[in-house]
Amino acid sequence: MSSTQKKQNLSEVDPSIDVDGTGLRIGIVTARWNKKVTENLKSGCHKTLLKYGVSEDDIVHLYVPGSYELPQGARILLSKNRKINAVICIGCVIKGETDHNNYINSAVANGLVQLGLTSGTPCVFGVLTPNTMEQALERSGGSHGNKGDEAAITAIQMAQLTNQHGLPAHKIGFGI
Ligand code: DLZ
Repeated sequence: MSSTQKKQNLSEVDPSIDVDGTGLRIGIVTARWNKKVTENLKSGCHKTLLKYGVSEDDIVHLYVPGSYELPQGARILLSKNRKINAVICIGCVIKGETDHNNYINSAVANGLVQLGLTSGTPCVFGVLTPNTMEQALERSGGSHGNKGDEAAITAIQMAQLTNQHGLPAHKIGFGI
């Protein structure tokens, strides 16, 4: 990053954008790996949804073991609850000595894109992919804000867009 570029704070919202969660139903799937971080992300996400008008009763939670299971968790929520307007997937994959992080991150990103496109319901990538725990903490309520806040805002905006354009939810053959 050049010295003229400012790191974006993940909790900052562009004030020119209309963010209105009134009447929306949002699912949050949270991975238990690196729980200290994912609980901070989930909590920021939940609070931000409430702040922008989503009602407490319209936030549905589900836990999965690790980030790799996030797309499956999102699919479970969409299958069980057809009225969900967007699903936010929360995880934290920290780089280790092996390449596991690359495999997990690619699988999750691909899985969520596919699920979003095929189901017609936005599936938001709320996964931190840091090199260290320190970087993870900075981005889960620390000096760089909270990626959970960013994910909540994205979910609301994408659900609003989907509603405005009347995009029908597709059926993809297994009940979604
Ligand atoms: C196995 C594994 C490893 C090594 N690291 C992480 C991680 O940093 N973050 C995370 O969310 N999950 C990790 N996992 C677990 C996988 O996501 C998955 O749960 C297991 O491989 C079982 O499918």
